[in-house]
Parts: sequence; C-alpha cells; structure tokens
Amino acid sequence: MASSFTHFILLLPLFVFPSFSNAFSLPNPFGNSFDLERDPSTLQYMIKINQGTPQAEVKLVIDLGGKLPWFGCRKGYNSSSYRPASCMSPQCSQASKPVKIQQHDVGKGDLISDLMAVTYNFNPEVSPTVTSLRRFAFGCAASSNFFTGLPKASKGVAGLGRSSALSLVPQISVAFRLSRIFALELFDGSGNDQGEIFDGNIYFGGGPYIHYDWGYGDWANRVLTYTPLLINPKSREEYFVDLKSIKVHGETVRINKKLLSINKKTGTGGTKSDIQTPCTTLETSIYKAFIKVHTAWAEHLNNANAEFNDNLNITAVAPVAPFTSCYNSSTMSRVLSWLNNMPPSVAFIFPKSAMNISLFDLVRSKDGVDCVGFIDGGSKPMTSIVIGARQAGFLEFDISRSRLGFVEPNLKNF
Ligand SMILES: *[C@@H]1O[C@H](CO)[C@@H](O)[C@H](O)[C@H]1NC(C)=O
Ligand SMILES: *[C@@H]1O[C@H](CO)[C@@H](O)[C@H](O)[C@H]1NC(C)=O
Ligand SMILES: *[C@@H]1O[C@H](CO)[C@@H](O)[C@H](O)[C@H]1NC(C)=O
Ligand SMILES: CC(=O)N[C@H]1CO[C@H](CO)[C@@H](O)[C@@H]1O
Repeated sequence: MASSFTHFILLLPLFVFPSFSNAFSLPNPFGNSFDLERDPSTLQYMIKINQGTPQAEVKLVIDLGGKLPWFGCRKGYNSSSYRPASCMSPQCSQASKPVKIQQHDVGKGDLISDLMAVTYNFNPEVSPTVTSLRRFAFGCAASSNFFTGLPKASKGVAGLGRSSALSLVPQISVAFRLSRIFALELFDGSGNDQGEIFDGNIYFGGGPYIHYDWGYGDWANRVLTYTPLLINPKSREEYFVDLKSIKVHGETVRINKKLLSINKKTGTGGTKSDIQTPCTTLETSIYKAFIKVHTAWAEHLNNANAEFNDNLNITAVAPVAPFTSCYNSSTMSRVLSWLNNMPPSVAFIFPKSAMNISLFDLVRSKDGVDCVGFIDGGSKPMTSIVIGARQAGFLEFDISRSRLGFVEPNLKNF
C-alpha cells in the first residue's frame, strides 16, 4: 500500500494548518517523549530511540497494532548491556511461547533485554532535560525477511499494541509508573514558519500537552475530545473506534451501517486508527458515496457563489493516482479562506463527539493539484475504515481509560 504513495508529497501550505501544526508540545513533566522521523519514500513514521551500550540511535517503525518492539540484533549487535530475557523476569512467561512479530513467528528465546534512554521534560527552557536509562524487552529478529517493506533507515518495529504486556506502552508505564497512555503528534515534514522541520513526537504518560500556539500567541494546553476505544476480539492489539457516520461540509455520507460494526466472529468491518496507512482508506461503497458528496459540495459552492462572489471557482483537474478527485489548488485556496463560517470539510462522527478533519482532507500531490486525500480500500477490506496518518494530526491513545482523544481544529485560527 505504502509504495503507491512514494511519488507523493503529503504537503499543504502552512496557512491551511490548524493551530497545532507550528508548535512543539511539551509533555507532562512526568511523561516521556521521543522524536519521530517520517521516511520520505514509504511515509512511515519511525520512533528514534537510543539504546544499548555504547548507546546507538535506532529507528523503529511505529506499529499501533504491534505486540512488542523488535529489531534485527543477530548481526553486528555487540551491545555490552544486551541480555537474553531472564527466566526470572515477568517477560519470561511471555517468551516461553513463540512471540509473533508482524506476520512471522520468532522462536522461543528470541526475546532479549537491553538498556534504552528515555527523556522527559524535554523543553530546556522550562527545566533541564532528564535522561534515564531503563531495561526494556525487545524481540530479536534473526532473519532479514522481517525487514521486507520497512524503510531502509529502520532497524525494526516499535509495537504499541493495547493488550500485549510487551508492547512499548505497558513497558514504559511500568518502568516510570505512568498511566498506559501515549499520544502521537504527526507533522508531514513541511516545517514551521521558522523553517524548522518537524516530523512529529510521541509522548508517553498523558497530558497536559502544553504547546506554543501561534494563532493564540502564547503557550496553551490541548483541549482533547474523546471517544471510547473498542476491542476487536480477533485483533486485540489494534485501536478500533465506534464511527457512526462521516459528514462532508455538514452533509452526511450514506453508509451501509453494517460495514461500521465489527463482526465478532471474523473480526471484519468497523473503523480503526493506523498510522502505517498514509491516507485514510474507505471500503469501496463508502469511498464512492464520500467522493460523491465531496464533489457535490464543490459544484454547489461554485453555483451558489456565482451570484455574489466571482472569486470562488473550484476547478476540478485530472486526478492523480491513487486519488480520484483533484482540484486546481489555486482555485481551492480561495475557498479555504472562506471556510471560517462553514462546517468542517470532513468530520468523523462518534456517538458523543465529532473529530473534524478540516483541511487534512486534502493532499497536495504535485505542484498546483490538491486531491481529496482518501483512498478506495477495496470492496472486501478487513477493516471498513482505516483512519490514516494524514487525517490523524494529534491523537491520544488512552488504554487505561479505553478512549481515543483528539483535537478539534480551532477554525478561528485559519
Ligand atoms: C562493536 O562496537 C564497536 C564500538 O561501538 C564498534 O566500533 C564496532 O563496529 C561494533 N561491531 C560491529 C560488528 O558492529
Ligand atoms: C471557472 O473556471 C472555469 C475553468 O477555469 C472557467 O471556464 C469558468 O468560466 C470559470 N467561472 C467563473 C464564474 O469564473
Ligand atoms: C490552475 O489555475 C491557474 C489559474 O487559472 C492556471 O494558471 C493553472 O495552469 C491551473 N493549473 C492546473 C494544474 O490546471
Ligand atoms: C470546532 C469545530 O469546528 N467543531 C465542529 C466539529 O464538527 C462537528 C460536526 O460537524 C460540529 O458540530 C462542531 O461544531
């Protein structure tokens, strides 16, 4: 899937970013954070960890549904603090069964432990950065088959699953007595107005998420809205949510409701968050209905507008694969400045809250072309809707309270 995106730059000009895009977040003083890097060719987000003795930087691809962190450690791994996972350790009971990493089984005994540096309170202006070394369990991948499809720069995968005791989330929470919470702040490498490039951060332990809000001109916390996380009995590591409908500029997309629930026997259907998916995928019938409503909005806007604003003229252009609906961005930008008083471009509607995707609905695919950044996921996908990295922005995964937190973009700042 990722490879079809390689020629795309998921890029939007700064003016279309919601308020959080230009800012670092400060994690809660007791929480931990790591920098993320996005691989430009596979668009995968990698967590950068410092690990072993002597310490070396290792990049691991974030896998929200992964059971444990793992990397290639047979060849050339000569860390002096490396240990096979001890059978006195609580991890041993897990290791006595073969540990599944991605689609492959690793044999018994392939669990190791080593030191990893964890940084907290990372804003030096507030107080000095504190780095602490703790011992963590990792899967040790012996064969190069494990690396098929991973970015060249990565050495393995950081599993952040919600159920496994070896997932990085419970491991960090046990080591630092934190709640089982992590948050992802994803940028697309397009930088802020000081020309700095951020790909993102991951925070462990929960908020507040203090960040510099350029629209507001001061430090601010993020106000999160929540929706419950659901368990898919056939895929217990992943983060499913109860999406009820999708609205495009206030208009509800007609969706066969059956597709939105998880089949408890087969595990198919429903909606999950997965940042290894660069752009949200929709089952074919949902995709078609969605694009239809989006297109109707553009046409309606042009017609309605002709009477009183001749500046507004959204012009469709030849679609750029894998997208099927694209517009001339010079005609789109005028619309964007108009949006202040309109419903968000796209909103995911949950039982008691709505997640506005305003402007993250679009992807600038090549110079001057903005495409509706959703992908046809096929007619028989395992999961009907996969909310991808482009539409994620800032997400808090709260396993302790089984809920997903998100920021509603502040439209006043556009
Ligand atoms: C082992 O570690 C040393 C010191 O960091 C390094 O110079 C050497 O290249 C490493 N050996 C291998 C095979 O990676
Ligand atoms: C809108 O743009 C199209 C294509 O550029 C053009 O043919 C049409 O005349 C324009 N309409 C208005 C009202 O400006
Ligand atoms: C977009 O519109 C502008 C202004 O009308 C025009 O100069 C440009 O060629 C168009 N770009 C595309 C990709 O159609
Ligand atoms: C801040 C904001 O724009 N909130 C909106 C998000 O979307 C829902 C559903 O369309 C609206 O009701 C909110 O006002």
